Amino acid sequence: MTRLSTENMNSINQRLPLLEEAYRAVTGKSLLEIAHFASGTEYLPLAVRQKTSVAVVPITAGEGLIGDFSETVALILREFADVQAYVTDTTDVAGLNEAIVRDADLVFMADDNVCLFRNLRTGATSDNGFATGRGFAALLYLSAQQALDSEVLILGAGKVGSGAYHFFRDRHVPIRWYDLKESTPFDMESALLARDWQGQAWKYIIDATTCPTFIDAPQVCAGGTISAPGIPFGITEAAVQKAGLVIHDELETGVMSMFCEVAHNGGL
Ligand code: 2YJ
Repeated sequence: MTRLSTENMNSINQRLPLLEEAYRAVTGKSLLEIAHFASGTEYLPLAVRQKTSVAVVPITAGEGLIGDFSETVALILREFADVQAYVTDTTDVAGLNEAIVRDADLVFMADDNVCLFRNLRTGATSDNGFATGRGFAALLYLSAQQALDSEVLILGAGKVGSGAYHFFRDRHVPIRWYDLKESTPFDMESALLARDWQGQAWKYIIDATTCPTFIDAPQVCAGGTISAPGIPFGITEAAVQKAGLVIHDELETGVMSMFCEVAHNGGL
């Protein structure tokens, strides 16, 4: 699993308004609407969101804090979801306790392996991996006006790939997938393994891997779409030039998809 960096946080902070515009240009929707679409949840009215408090708890375990990580997550939630998001003064278990004492509606926290969002009212929980996969699948699906005319290749069969797989399977979109392990702990087996994926060009690709620059121009149809939650970015410059659309962000789509998964159904 790739660890995000403070440099990632700096670029996210600078591009937030631009990202909203870029995603709206290709989907016709705001990031909040995209995230609701990804999670299949109803749009929360602004008045409800403005009353919702979200505690982001910094976690020092494992490799420790990433500079500006918690602040950036809180900023994303304030900017795109209009909630009252704040970083707790304390970390780890003390931080979780602080969130409870301050009566937060939702809590977000991440260590090196798990990144989760929990609704303290309803108990609803979202895992970043699955939510991110659904979010990037929704971005690809919406950018094609919900009418994909070719199968989707999902590269990487971890949580992110599995989230994308289930999003497309639920919409009866034909799927092929590949993972270096040629296996998956998740139920993706009803779709065909594309062992020879490098031997052809694909119109729709989800890069849910942690491999750097391995998808090259011959694997992409001219004008095709690549939706790339994977970190680091896995697409060569030649492939980017050949594709019609490349969608990528490190944190925003995942955090917003998680938020929409847990903050729904009158639980707030
Ligand atoms: O609180 C902090 O500042 C850190 N403990 C944040 C750690 C963030 N975690 C990562 O970047 C992980 N490598 C990935 C989390 C799961 C993403 N699917």
